[in-house]
Amino acid sequence: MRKLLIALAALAAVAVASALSFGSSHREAPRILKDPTADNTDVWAFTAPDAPGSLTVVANWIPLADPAGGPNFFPLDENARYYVKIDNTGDGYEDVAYRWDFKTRYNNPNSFLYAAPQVTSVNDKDLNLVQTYDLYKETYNKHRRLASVKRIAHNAPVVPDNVGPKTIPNFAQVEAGGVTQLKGGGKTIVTPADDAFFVDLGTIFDGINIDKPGRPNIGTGNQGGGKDDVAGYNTKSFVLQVPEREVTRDGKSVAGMDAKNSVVGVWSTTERKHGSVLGSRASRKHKHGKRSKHHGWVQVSRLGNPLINEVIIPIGKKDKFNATSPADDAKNFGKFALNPEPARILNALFGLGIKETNRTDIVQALLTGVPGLTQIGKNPAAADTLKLNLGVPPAANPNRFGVLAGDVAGFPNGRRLADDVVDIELRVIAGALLSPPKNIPLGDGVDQDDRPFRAQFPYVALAEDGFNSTIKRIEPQHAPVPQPPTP
Ligand SMILES: [Ca+2]
Ligand SMILES: [Ca+2]
Ligand SMILES: [Ca+2]
Repeated sequence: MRKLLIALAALAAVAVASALSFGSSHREAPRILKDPTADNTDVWAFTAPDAPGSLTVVANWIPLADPAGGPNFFPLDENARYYVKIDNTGDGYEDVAYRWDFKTRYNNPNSFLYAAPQVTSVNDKDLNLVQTYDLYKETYNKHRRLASVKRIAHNAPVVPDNVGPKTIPNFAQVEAGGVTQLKGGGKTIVTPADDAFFVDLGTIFDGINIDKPGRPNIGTGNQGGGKDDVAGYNTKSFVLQVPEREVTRDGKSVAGMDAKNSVVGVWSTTERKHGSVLGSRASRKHKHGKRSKHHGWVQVSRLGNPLINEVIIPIGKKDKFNATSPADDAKNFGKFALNPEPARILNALFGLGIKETNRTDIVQALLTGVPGLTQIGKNPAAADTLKLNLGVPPAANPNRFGVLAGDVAGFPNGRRLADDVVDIELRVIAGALLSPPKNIPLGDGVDQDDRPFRAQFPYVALAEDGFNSTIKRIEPQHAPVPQPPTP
């Protein structure tokens, strides 16, 4: 009997480990984990305190980029299309889409170096690998057909990877040269940046090892003491800031949080050319996925709310999730949100008595939107888009728990960089939004990013450099776990 119990506990631990094996969406599905250049890892959408009247989106691609990963570092793929999409009608289908198309060239194909000392600007001739992009704004009509395509940036420079101080003595100065103004207003940048996501992965991978000496209760009690396993890694951040009128349903600015045009749903996708998709079945997936409006392009990755494709969608459906549209989420995946597996797993592990079925509270918070705050229109689709009410002013004192703490300017009303979405979603799954609420202080013990975010565009923390990479030298924030003596 004891053996059986141990076996069951081990099974449950494995189950929760795989269910919670996130990044927010880093390497989350079988197919996309083999294609990191197309893998979108996180999306944030918020009203920046220094840019009222604008939508600000941060969308990251390329997970766990080691700053020292030369000589080629982490270029984006000229054979992929990178999108930020916006639904302003509530059907889960894009009305506006921003598309980055990249070009790559080498200034000196005879050198192995990514760049020669010294690079002092984003257009410096000492850069060997040079990437540029065109940014397009697409609009769609009510029949979901492409209505217009406008090029709003041309040959804009991608900020180079942060090789080290000998090659790039002043990375911030080089990065600043990558800020590109857009036709129609607003600006964008594509830059390496510290990964803004923060999470204790090691504990979760180790079968939710929350009772380690020196690390008590980090799983259920959120007493701090977690270690940020994404710390030290970079990613590619696409930051976009556009006037509200560019994305609202009526093409006007938002007068207030109750205005009919106030809420937009945001997500990111990657498309690859039909036939170039990794995994031979990928092209066939297309037939039950969203049919690309651009002949020959297939969606291979998508991301709206954090952790949906990690903890809500089961492994057998993750590739399908990446290939389909938010408009079809209710039909394809609704039951997984209504009866979330993490609730069952947390109950099995900790006996928390969490409600396991008919979780309309989760569907509302993340998919249909909170009425009066993040619901789009009267009868919205249950769609995994990150819904932001542009009429809510930025909080004077932001709380990392966002709406759960009464700070309605934070997740799940959009998502700010500092919002602790791991803790928030664990607590929502536990029942924080049920009535009456079930408040269990779940958390991973990591409360903030390892590097400071910036108050101005592009907001994300500056990229780590390869020479000073801290990945192998991070001081643990907790006492080391004693190892059993080797016999
Ligand atoms: Ca729409
Ligand atoms: Ca970080
Ligand atoms: Ca946390």
